[in-house]
Amino acid sequence: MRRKLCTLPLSPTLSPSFFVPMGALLVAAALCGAGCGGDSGTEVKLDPLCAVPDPGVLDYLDDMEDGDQFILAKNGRTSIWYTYDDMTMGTLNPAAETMFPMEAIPEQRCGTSKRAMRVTGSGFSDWGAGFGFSLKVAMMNGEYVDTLYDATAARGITFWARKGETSVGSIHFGIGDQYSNPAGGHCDKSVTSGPTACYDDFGSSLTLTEKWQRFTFKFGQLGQRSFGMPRPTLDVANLTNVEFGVPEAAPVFDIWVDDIAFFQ
Ligand SMILES: [Ca+2]
Ligand SMILES: [Ca+2]
Repeated sequence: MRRKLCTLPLSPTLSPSFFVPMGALLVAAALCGAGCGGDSGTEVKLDPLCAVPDPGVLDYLDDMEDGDQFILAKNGRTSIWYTYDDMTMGTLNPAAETMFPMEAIPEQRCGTSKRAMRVTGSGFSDWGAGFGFSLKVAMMNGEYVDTLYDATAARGITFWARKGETSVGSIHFGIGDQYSNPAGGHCDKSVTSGPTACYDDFGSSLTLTEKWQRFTFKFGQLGQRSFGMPRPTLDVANLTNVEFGVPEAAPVFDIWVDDIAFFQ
């Protein structure tokens, strides 16, 4: 399924067990090929990349530090992180349409960040899998649906990302607007390509490494992949969602995203 919010509760009335980080020890063991070195917990080595300055005044969409699935409720935004896949014979963790916590980062990122969004999986053979969040949702006919969000106060978006040791490194980042997201009512989600097709959002390919990197894009730097409804620019006044897509035939993926923010 492409993605769906309808079955997920949006009020933060989750059971305490929801907030318990899962598999933190396994994650720590798996990541110690990624530069941990030495005994765990003895020293936090700051990567030089941590000194990359902010591209402007940040308006955080989410820092994941509260551990829950909800993005930060700031400046009219209200939504949750989701995952999705092409429903072929792959595995996806967290699975689509489930509630999940943010992942604990072994040894923290840049000495301050303790949690991030993490998605792992493998084996999808159609168009792949991914994860992301809507910017603003509303209840309509018993379902949560994407509504349009005006981000014209911002100049662009910035976030940190890395991959796990065995993961594919090339993924797609994109921002949906009223023309690429079916919620806008302009594109046709029943076709997969052509001038009316949905999901050809404005974005960029990312090349992830095992080290955390900061990615920063002014909205005007993002482009389409030219398979769907063509548009001259991202409609920043009518955004819908932010997504990270893993291509099909990615044998294994293990993607981390942290501290995602608009910048002004
Ligand atoms: Ca949260
Ligand atoms: Ca964080």
